[in-house]
Amino acid sequence: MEDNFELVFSSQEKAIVVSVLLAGESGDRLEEEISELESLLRTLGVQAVGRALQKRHKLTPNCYIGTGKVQEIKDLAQSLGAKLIVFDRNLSGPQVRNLEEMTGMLVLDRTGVILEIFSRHARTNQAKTQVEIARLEYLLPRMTGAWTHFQRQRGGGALQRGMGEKQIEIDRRRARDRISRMQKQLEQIRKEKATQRKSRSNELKVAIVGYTNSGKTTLMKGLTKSQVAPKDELFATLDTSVKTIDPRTRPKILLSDTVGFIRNLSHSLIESFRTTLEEVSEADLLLHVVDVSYAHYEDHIKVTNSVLTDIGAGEVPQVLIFNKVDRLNDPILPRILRSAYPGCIVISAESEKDILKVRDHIYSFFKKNLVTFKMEVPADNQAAQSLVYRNCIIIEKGFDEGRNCLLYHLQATRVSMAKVRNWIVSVDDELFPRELDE
Ligand SMILES: Nc1nc2c(ncn2[C@@H]2O[C@H](COP(=O)(O)OP(=O)(O)OP(=O)(O)O)[C@@H](O)[C@H]2O)c(=O)[nH]1
Ligand SMILES: [Mg+2]
Repeated sequence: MEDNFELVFSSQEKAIVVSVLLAGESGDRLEEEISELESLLRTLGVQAVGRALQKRHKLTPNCYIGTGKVQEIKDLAQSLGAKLIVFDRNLSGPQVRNLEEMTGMLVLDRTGVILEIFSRHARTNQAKTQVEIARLEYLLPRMTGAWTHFQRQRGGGALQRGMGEKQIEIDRRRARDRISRMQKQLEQIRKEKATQRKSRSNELKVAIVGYTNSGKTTLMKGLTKSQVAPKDELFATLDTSVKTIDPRTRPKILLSDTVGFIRNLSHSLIESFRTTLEEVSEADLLLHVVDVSYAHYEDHIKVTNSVLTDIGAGEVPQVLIFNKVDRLNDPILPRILRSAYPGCIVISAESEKDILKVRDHIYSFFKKNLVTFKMEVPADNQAAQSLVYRNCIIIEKGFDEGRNCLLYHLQATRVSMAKVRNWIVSVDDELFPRELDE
């Protein structure tokens, strides 16, 4: 039987949200972060019934906040009937354990909340495997606390106390074994996906990226006339879906919608989603969707760009799409945005007219950026051939036996062409060679 490690709290639970303001930090930003954490909890069905804030010069290593504050939070939780204490930053394993010992309640941090959402929203085998690896890695140092072995959880109450050291060691070993089994599975999935992408190598790729809940799925739906229903939830989308914008265009343009980003996303979570995000790093163009109705949208842009750099997609050309403009009812905002962010598009993803603006932008981007050229690659240079398959559209392929050379006639965006520049022998045409059908 497969081991199952679960987080022990039910939905409709009540929670106290705890945050710390360090010297020099902005109270405004903290307020935004707390509301974001409360939305994350709402997505789990958990209601935040109280907040506790502590101002500190530095963090305390053993329990993160002062012991007097811990007692105060415990009293507040008891008076409001809350069973969960949720911290807006990430805690270490020992900090969680100490806080649980002191309060007798379940203690969660931001990553724990995000992981729980991810695991509830994962649908495909790939997403489930990725989340489970990140979850077990998160769980390993915390095995004595809120997380417990499923079998024992069934028999007991909310918190399992007094779990023997020997049992904890057994659980840790099982978790590690499971991680390594799942990493092998993920490697297999990654290979299958890479083969799938190779079969789509004669198509142009556009990936929709952005902060969670910015409207990526809504835009995808508009551009591809697909039936996926957007949800007002954080991380509603975890799996990548790929669709053609219009089957009549030549070459075909594929659009992908994928997992959203959020501030302080743990490194192990980004790492585990690398397979999903390969769709993004191999795209020809990124549509970076920003919810402009959120007051600090610049922060969201920064977070998204920093995750993009992290996953090796920092160099992919992107167009900023300011979305949900209908919520603001501000006639001069589009002009302000366009002068602050030249080349951006300001839209409501719910307006058909605006969707056409985005579509036309994609078409004209490729019209401007596609180049056709000829290349010669030595037949034994596998690395160069794989670069061709990953980055270019093959119009024609031949072989020169005398020189043992592969001859390619290719089409690619300028960024992709730069990746294979060592083998280029001539550039045919700087203009888009074939008109896209509208
Ligand atoms: N008013 C308004 N609401 C929008 C617009 N675009 C999206 N929404 C709403 O915003 C919410 C989130 O939209 P999604 O398209 O699911 O956002 P997402 O970026 O895919 O979110 P995740 O997959 O959760 O990261 C939904 O309730 C949408 O109906 C818009 O232009 N105007
Ligand atoms: Mg989505």
